[in-house]
Amino acid sequence: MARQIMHIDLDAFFVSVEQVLNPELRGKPVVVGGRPDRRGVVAAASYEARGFGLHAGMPLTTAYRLCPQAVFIEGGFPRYRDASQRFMAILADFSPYLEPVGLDEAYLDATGFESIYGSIHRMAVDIKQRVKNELGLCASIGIAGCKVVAKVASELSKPDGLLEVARGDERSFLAPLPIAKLPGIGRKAELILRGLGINTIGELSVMPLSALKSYFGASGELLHRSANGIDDRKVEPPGAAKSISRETTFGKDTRDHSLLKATLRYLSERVGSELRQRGKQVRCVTLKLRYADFTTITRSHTLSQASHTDQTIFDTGTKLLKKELTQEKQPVRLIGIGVSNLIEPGRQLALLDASAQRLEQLNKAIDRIRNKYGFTAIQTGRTLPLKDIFPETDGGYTLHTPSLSR
Ligand code: TTP
Ligand code: MG
Repeated sequence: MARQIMHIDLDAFFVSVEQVLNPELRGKPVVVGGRPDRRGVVAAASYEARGFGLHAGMPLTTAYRLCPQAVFIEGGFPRYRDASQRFMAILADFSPYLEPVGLDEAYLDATGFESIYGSIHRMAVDIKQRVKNELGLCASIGIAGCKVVAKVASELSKPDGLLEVARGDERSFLAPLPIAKLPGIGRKAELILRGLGINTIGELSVMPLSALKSYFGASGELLHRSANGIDDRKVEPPGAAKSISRETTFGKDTRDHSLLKATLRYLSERVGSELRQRGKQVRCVTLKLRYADFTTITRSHTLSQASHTDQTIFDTGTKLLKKELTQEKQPVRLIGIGVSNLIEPGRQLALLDASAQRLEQLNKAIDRIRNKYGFTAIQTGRTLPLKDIFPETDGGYTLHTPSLSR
């Protein structure tokens, strides 16, 4: 089913909260951030103030020079936190698939909600109405088939906007926009791209992937996908798993190292594939062992660089296993591997070296084959010993006790 994702963002949030509390401020250039003679920057500027060139992050002294008639206020965080909680509570009434981002912004998965609201557009109008009636605030909403396009749409629709990008129109919608409008492009990336003569998202979208990777490393691929309106990240409610793990109990307790390693490899691949499906990378790998007498241990290792490859998960797990088994007391009853500390790859800008990039590509190729032909369609030499032990299905090996994610 085609996804319908909303991105909802309040207009001039801090300022608007102040305007609700003090109606005299409405319709005026207002800045929240502090007195203009103080050191500090603009946190929020009303749209009237933006007409004078004011924006978040601008030094207050500059803001005062550009617009001396603006009302400068200190602001008060508890008021914004309160408004934010009420805003999120309204959104939660509309869909449980809600991912708050910061105080005044959220993604909402509205897939299939047409039947309830008549249309997704109608649902968005209802959301705007409730936010206005109950909080006095304006919410701008973007609707699209994926997060990145929905976000660009809400931003473009401001203030008090509602913009829907039809399926299939993602690329043509993004193409004419300046590259700075694309999430993930900061000031530095913008300068590099402009230096290369790339000014619009459309120009970025046709830039060869290899060139993008040479400038931006692993993030190059993300930029390429975003620029083409491709983004399969899910809307993740805050309660969503912060860790992924797979474990299994052996039919018979074992000391067989090759079986332990083969199982560890298989479980690592299951974890890795789920991780990549969620579009995340990890910083922490944990091995779990339960011995015949039910003593259970977990051993963790923090990676120096975030990763989402099967190999890194397995290698780290193997090192932990080796260390543990030197003091082996009893046969092993259960083995498990988990990852935690999940992060968005886009935020990690470290450049990957060539071998790490090759590994990433290999994993992606394997994922594609597995998605198409089943998990055991392609196997690494390491997991082959499992062939004689566990029954195979399209979904993978059927372990004695199913491996579950926490
Ligand atoms: P934004 O949603 O980025 O900005 P906004 O709501 O003021 O304006 P709009 O969405 O209509 O463009 O940020 C939300 C709040 O976060 C903002 O009101 C104040 C705070 N904020 C800062 O304190 N510093 C900043 O640099 C930014 C960008 C925001
Ligand atoms: Mg906002």
